[in-house]
Amino acid sequence: MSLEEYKNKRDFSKTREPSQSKKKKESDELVYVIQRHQASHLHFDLRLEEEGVLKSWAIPKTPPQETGVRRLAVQTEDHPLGYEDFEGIIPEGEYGAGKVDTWDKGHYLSHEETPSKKVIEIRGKKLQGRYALIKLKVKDPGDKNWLFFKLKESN
Ligand SMILES: [Mn+2]
Repeated sequence: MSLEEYKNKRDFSKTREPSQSKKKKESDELVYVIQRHQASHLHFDLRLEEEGVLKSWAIPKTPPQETGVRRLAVQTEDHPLGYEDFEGIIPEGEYGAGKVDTWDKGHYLSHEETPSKKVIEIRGKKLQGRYALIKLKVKDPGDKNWLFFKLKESN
């Protein structure tokens, strides 16, 4: 897991975003956050802690709170652990310029994990229950498009 792309995109003398992952206790639960990001286009950034970083997806529409709604989730660069606490304005001219605030936050459990599929249990305030992230083009490692949706409880 590398934050190279994250760091290359940002000038930390200009943005208040964190420049590296914070340390956390072994016993801590896995971080889940969705940040509302009013950049050139409003979107929602889903972030899930994995191996010391936050795996990240940009969701162009409101994340699904009920079953039956599938959202495109475009994978973006890994973000540092601790980014879940970032809120504020990314300055004009900087990458992702615009306002970031917390839309939902909590923890998650991993139930299933393959390179192209994750089944997780989200324990947030707005999102709760089992969710899936499915990569659309399994055989294309460069393709960033995933689907994000809530699973029926009986699954
Ligand atoms: Mn964003």
